[in-house]
Amino acid sequence: SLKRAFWKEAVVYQIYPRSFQDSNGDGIGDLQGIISRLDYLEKLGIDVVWLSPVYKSPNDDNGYDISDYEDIMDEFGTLQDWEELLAGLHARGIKLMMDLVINHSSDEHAWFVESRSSKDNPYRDYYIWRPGGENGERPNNWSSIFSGPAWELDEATGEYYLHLFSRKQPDLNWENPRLRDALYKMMTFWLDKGVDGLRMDVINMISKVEGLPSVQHEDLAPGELAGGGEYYMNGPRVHEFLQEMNAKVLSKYNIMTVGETPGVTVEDAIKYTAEDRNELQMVFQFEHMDIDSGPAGKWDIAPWNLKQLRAILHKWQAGLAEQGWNSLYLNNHDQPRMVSRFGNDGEYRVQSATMLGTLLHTLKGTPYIYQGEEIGMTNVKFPVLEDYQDIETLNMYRDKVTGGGADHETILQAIHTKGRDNARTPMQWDASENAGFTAGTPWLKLNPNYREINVEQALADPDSVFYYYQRLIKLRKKNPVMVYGEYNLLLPDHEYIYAYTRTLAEERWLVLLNFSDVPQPVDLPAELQEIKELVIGNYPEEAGAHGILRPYEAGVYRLN
Ligand code: TEU
Ligand code: CA
Repeated sequence: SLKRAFWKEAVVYQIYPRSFQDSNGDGIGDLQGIISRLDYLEKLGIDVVWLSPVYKSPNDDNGYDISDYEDIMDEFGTLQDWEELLAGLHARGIKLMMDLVINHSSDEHAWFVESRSSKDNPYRDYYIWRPGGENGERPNNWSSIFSGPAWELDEATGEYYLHLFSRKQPDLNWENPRLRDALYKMMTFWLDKGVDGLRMDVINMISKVEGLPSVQHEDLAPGELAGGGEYYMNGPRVHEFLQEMNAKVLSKYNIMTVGETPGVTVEDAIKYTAEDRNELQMVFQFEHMDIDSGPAGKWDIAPWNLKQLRAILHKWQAGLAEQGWNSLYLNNHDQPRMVSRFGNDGEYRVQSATMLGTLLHTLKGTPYIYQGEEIGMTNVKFPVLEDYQDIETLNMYRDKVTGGGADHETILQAIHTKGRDNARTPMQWDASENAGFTAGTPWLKLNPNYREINVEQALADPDSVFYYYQRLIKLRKKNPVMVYGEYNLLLPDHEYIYAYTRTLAEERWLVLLNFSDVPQPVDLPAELQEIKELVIGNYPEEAGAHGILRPYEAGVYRLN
């Protein structure tokens, strides 16, 4: 909509703290490390930092398993360091968005320690416990998103608890009003400290269908596991819970909110984000992240093409044009690197990274940049499984290869293409040993290409991805058309070019993006050829507009 808001105009930069900057040589990124890089963020020009979880955690899932919501992870520093970070960001006019992981906690959280201790413990009902079946079978056939069953039998009481993610991430029971109030109190604790925004982890999974029914499917063998998402994604009470959270907490602060919501449709997203519903401001949808998955899911690699990608992005642009608001992202800490996935990380790395950056900043919505994207960091291909650290990757390998007899090479290739550690290799600051990330041994190996691709190099090269991002961000601040302008698709059937206009009152911009490594002739209606100026383009010398877009060329033109 046209109603102005800071969170519509903002550009967000995601920091994955473990991999950003180590300050004390233990090989793990930390808060003091981030503080030492604030000038860099200011130079890039971003408005908001989304900080992946920094709370106390045994790190089964790198902080997405929280054992104390109101304190900082030992490896990352102290609450005092966090206060210093917040002050340092605010001093530079940058807001801080914290990651809120409240679908589940760590099994080491005091609540779970109490909960598992006895069936009549006051915290028992903070989590989701069920007895086994007559023969001790699991309560239902759901699989965990991180492989294996979603239920774990707990010796102490002989019952099972639900964990949609790892067994060290038990799901919280949102049906319990005491639990909800405890979470709202915790949120208030952070917001009172001056936090400016919240990214809510898998927030559309907090309401499970009553009775937790098993997935029924003709071709399921007895004992076979099945996804179960239809019973916990966008569940029956999720909107009620979010409206309650909004009334009790969010509405009291001028903050930014984004829900991470795998499996949402445009219709769901409108329910989460329409302004008059008082839930969230925007959600991360995943349709474009599933584009290269085959029928067997994420690790079943399938080819993708621009037609599919554009169809999805267009559907979301059109779907949220009047109600709700889009978040725009092409990668994050769970996804492969954008340039390797949607661009070309070899010969046209810089061109395709900047072309994709142009897409990200010129669609309607709020752009999210993931650390390293702004220098065109790429996927990594570690040769052996031992180099990997990610629990999703390791569990999947165990399930498919060790347990399921799949071919090692095929799965290793899937990991190279889709594994989460692609995004988690340490930030590449310079060409020195370990890229300036750490003076010690990094917790995860670096991408060996850090000697060529790094911040120092990017800052020394006026044609780098970094300076192009800096220009895009500056442009967005000066030109409301980039934020609020109406989006209209052009050349809807073109195989390689994504073209659209953005229009706000008298102002109209044309965006042309070549998604291929060969030149593409552009055939536009006459009225769109009357170009006033090139606003930004990713080739040093102007051309494109009137005839041919060069490989991965991006051009943004002012028409009137
Ligand atoms: O991710 C949610 C989610 O659905 C993931 O399974 C994601 O789709 C997957 O990692 C893609 O491979 C969130 C966090 O972003 C992720 O880091 C956590 O591991 C997960 O929740 C559990 O908290
Ligand atoms: Ca450290």
